Amino acid sequence: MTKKRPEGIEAYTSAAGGWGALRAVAKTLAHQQVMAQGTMTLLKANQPDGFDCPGCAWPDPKHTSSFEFCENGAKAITWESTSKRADPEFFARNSVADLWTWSDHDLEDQGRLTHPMIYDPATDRYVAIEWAEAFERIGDELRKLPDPNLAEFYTSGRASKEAAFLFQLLVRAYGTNNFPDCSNMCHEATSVGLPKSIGVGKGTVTLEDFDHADAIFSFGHNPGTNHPRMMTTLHEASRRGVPIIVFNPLKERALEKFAAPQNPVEMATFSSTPIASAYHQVKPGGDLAALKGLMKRIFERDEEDLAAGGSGLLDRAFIAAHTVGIDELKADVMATGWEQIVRKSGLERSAIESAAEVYLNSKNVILCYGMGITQHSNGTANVQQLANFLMLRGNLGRQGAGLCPLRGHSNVQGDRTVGITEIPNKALLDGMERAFGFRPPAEKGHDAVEAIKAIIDGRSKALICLGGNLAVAMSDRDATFAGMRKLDMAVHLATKLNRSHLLIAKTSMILPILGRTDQDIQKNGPQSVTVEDSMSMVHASRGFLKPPSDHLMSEPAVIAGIAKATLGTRHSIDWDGMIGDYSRIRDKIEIVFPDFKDFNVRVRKPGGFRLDVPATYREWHTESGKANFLVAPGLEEDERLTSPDVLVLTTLRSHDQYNTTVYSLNDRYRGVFGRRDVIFMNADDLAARGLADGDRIDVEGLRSADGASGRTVAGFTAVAYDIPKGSVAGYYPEMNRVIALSDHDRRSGTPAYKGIPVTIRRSTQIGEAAMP
Ligand SMILES: Nc1nc2c(c(=O)[nH]1)N[C@H]1C(S)=C(S)[C@@H](COP(=O)(O)OP(=O)(O)OC[C@H]3O[C@@H](n4cnc5c(=O)[nH]c(N)nc54)[C@H](O)[C@@H]3O)O[C@H]1N2
Ligand SMILES: Nc1nc2c(c(=O)[nH]1)N[C@H]1C(S)=C(S)[C@@H](COP(=O)(O)OP(=O)(O)OC[C@H]3O[C@@H](n4cnc5c(=O)[nH]c(N)nc54)[C@H](O)[C@@H]3O)O[C@H]1N2
Ligand SMILES: [Mo]
Repeated sequence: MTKKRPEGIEAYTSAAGGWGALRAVAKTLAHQQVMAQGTMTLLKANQPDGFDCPGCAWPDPKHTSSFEFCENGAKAITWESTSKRADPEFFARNSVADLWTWSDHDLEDQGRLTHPMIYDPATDRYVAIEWAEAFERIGDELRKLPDPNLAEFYTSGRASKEAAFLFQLLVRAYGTNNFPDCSNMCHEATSVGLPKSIGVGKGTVTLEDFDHADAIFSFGHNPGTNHPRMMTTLHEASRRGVPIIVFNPLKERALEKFAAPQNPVEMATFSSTPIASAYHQVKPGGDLAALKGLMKRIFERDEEDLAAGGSGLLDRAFIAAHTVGIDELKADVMATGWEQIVRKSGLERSAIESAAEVYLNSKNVILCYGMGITQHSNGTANVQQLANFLMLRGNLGRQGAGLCPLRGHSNVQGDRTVGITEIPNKALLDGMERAFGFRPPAEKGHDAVEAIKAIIDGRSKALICLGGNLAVAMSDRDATFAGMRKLDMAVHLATKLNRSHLLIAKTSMILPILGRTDQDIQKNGPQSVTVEDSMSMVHASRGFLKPPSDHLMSEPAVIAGIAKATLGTRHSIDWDGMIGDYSRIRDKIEIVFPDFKDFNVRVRKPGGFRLDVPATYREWHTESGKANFLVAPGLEEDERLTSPDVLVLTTLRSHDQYNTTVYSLNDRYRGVFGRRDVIFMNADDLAARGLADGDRIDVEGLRSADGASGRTVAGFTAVAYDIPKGSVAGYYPEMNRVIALSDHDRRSGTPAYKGIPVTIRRSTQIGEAAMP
């Protein structure tokens, strides 16, 4: 007799993709009421003359292929091109206090914003405001601040290069480097770690490299949900017989087996292709140990080979010509004991050894990784060990091999490339001076965590957000929310209403902007913008839908409006000229960043162009001039984790969400339907606490390094799940409440969203799980 499961929890036994994915798209189209326009819109996604899909940063086969089906891309597009509207009548009907009680899903599900809105304290409502007046108010507030460093300017990675470039121009001309950015919560460990290793903070592979790979290693990413077009690539590789070795605490269905909706045979026969050839359920935070184990085994096997008279198993020519530091790395790795490696990684020694064997047997290895690697207190060290691992056999800078970080937002990497950074280097400052005739400030500004801390402490007074939902994406939501409510001014450029907009400052505004899919017409006619994908390919994106209202402005135009009202005549920047024709923005980008030489010409070619990544041809822009093997000494133990009561919490995206945007309450592949208030637990951990599948529990974050305690979510439901003992998983953003702000990677500032020490007990809460 099978035991009854908690409500909404069912086993999902099919492959990922397939007919389930097609059904899900049909449902989304219907829910967003875009049936007629919808299918047409989908067909324009990622086409040479179309728009860049806002879903993810996975590259397109030359941007010239026929429609590539992607369930979650379809959701992202229809969510934006919805026919629903959050207009002034909607805001008149609902006070901010009322809206606060709505779920995140319901807030965004009101549809597209239609008018610039300002908060009216007398009625507790947002009311419409004219654009010109909005700009004046923002300019007044910013000029009023005694020091530009009292303002924070956040960028979320959907913004185009043109918008991001103008944003950094506005902010630097205003006088600060306070650039909190969604990348600070995402791949910052890559941006900080890889330049020290290989001289560039980006991936080194192209899509074509996958055709030449002999093995693919996958660490901590969930492509079936977050980079679904990557499944086409993995599916092909698997069918070619390429081993795919996965390190992930959860058995993600798409990494186990996948039915390609493009494959007529699989669709007709309900069959599928296995993806992972070996699946290693590493403990959350256990990757450093696993990587040291892999490298230890490689060194051991190399020594065995030499002893037997062979020429060794490392790429000694590459190591000699191109690297420094191998001896230090070897010493550290060999000094790390197997007992410790096994305990920390949660993997059997034999499993690590067999994965090392696949690596040794493969000429060309690609290594893919995501948030499971970066969002840890040792995220930067993790990234650098991945680079070490590849360098041992020269798997960098040649065909079929290299590093493939899966970027987040569709243009997050592109925003970085055009100057969104809190640490400007000399080249950037020189370039800005060349292009605009002024020297911007050089002092380091705030990253995302630092910005929030400054806001909480009252050191920052104003916040302007180019998209995103910063308060909800950040750690420690109670402290973050309280801080945001103390601001003098909060301004959000957004497509949809979200909870950050409801954290009311003395002056609060929501400025509605055109999305990716919307047509953008300026003085010189329809405009394209540009974006950069995970593999440094830059290409144009042009929306074609009639905008949801006549009152919307483009992101660049809103930024220019704020700039003119704020800066007055302080700088002679031709804002109107640049807005009239975005190619003039690109001309300026090219002056500041010489990599964009002939930008306007090159971006017109179908498929665009690739930015220079010197590591791909074995040029190393590091201080040593070589690729560096970097040591992360020992296997640090977070003291808080040594108590048997303590579990490690990792936070996940469901299949039906885009970051803080919750499309629906389902997470199909993990068998969760109609709810998100669940915590996945190992059966032994349940039993050790006298709990059973379906019991109600409270989760408490441990006292943080800086002493903050008392962060709890209450009334969640424990779900027995195949997850390593000692670890639990819950959904982002619900679980952000238990994450302390100070729990982040010390080197890159990336919050440790995937490695939070918690305790779990039977719930004392009565009634529904406490949300928001
Ligand atoms: N549909 C959709 N697409 C998206 C997004 C979205 O929310 N929805 N978000 C976009 C953004 S901004 C980003 S950054 C990417 C995120 O893409 P991913 O990096 O895939 O993001 P996560 O869902 O956070 O999941 C990471 C995976 O890491 C595993 N994991 C958790 N902890 C660990 C660990 O300690 N070690 C290892 N090895 N694995 C671990 C989890 O089980 C999960 O499978 O996707 C982008 N694309
Ligand atoms: N616990 C936990 N927390 C996490 C993570 C995690 O894995 N676990 N992941 C982190 C990561 S990787 C990231 S990237 C951050 C994401 O943090 P953010 O980027 O701040 O969050 P999003 O949810 O992507 O932002 C959604 C909002 O963007 C607005 N928007 C959508 N499209 C556009 C557009 O074209 N222009 C403008 N101006 N606005 C638009 C809409 O109003 C929408 O409500 O969250 C981080 N937080
Ligand atoms: Mo991200």
